[in-house]
Amino acid sequence: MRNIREWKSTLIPYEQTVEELKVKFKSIRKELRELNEYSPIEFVTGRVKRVSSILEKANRREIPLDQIEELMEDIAGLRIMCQFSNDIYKVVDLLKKRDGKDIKIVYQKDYVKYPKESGYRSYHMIIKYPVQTAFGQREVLAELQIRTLAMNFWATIEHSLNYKYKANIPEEIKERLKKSAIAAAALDDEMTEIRKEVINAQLLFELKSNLVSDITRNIRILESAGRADEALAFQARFDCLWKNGTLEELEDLLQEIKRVLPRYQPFRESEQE
Ligand code: 0O2
Ligand code: 0O2
Repeated sequence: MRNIREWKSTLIPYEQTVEELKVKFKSIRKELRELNEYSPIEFVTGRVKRVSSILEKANRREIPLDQIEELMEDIAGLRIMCQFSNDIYKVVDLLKKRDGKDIKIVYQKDYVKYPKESGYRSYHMIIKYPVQTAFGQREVLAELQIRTLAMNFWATIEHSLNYKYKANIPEEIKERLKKSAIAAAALDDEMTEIRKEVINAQLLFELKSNLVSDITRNIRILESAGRADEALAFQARFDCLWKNGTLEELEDLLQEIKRVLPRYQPFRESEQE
């Protein structure tokens, strides 16, 4: 049996691992946000398993205490929370690019594509992390759980109910939890759809703004080339279109103005004198 000092010395490298990895994953978000780019990471949490939990799990899984460092993969645990399900795979790709650099991927479990019987969904990655301690380098195992906010909401409540019922959750409650996991997955899908539509609407808005400014610029060029009547006619057609016209109608108008333009010399300020 380890004494308090021995447990401390066992767990210090895990504490350091969790702290270092939290800084590293949080800085991915910080860097992307500072560059005004979308971050697939919403927030990061981490914890080192308490000694009582380590002992309980070792007992439950029949792990000899002198082998917990090799056989217990989640003494150091980190959770990376994402807004949308597809962000999970963006984070996974980011981590895979670091494989062999600052982390070593041991194995992965995709409970997002293949949910557990309980309804649990998350992407798990078990990694080895080299940590520098006062006594030299140590390589420790850590478990990364990558999930959406909805997956986290479900797992947190399901975990606390399991804890309350000491894992003997009545069948009826289990079924309701499975149904609520399906509802959480549907919420994730709906949020992804809404996001796609917002991005498309934003793109359309940008396209329309560009067309509008191209049209007004070309009407001004036409006017300054001495074709005020034609410019006025185009302006009148544009006034009817700019609010409710389709992108195609605006594009057609722009092309029409451009076809007329080359026949006239653009206005140059130097020619005014
Ligand atoms: P254990 O015995 O559950 O701690 P409690 O629910 O009161 O027993 P605690 O620590 O108060 O435990 O609750 P917390 O922090 O919400 O964690 C509950 C469980 O969530 C943990 O159980 C882990 O399964 C897990 N957990 C919490 N944070 C993280 C994290 O950042 N990464 C990972 N991988 N898991 C986390 P334990 O710690 O296994 O045992
Ligand atoms: P524990 O049991 O103390 O580790 P295995 O089935 O043996 O291949 P293992 O080792 O249990 O898999 O790992 P798994 O299934 O990948 O789960 C590891 C952690 O994922 C759990 O740690 C939980 O934090 C989380 N998890 C897995 N299944 C569920 C689930 O059905 N509900 C919730 N809420 N969390 C789950 P623990 O809790 O410390 O489990």
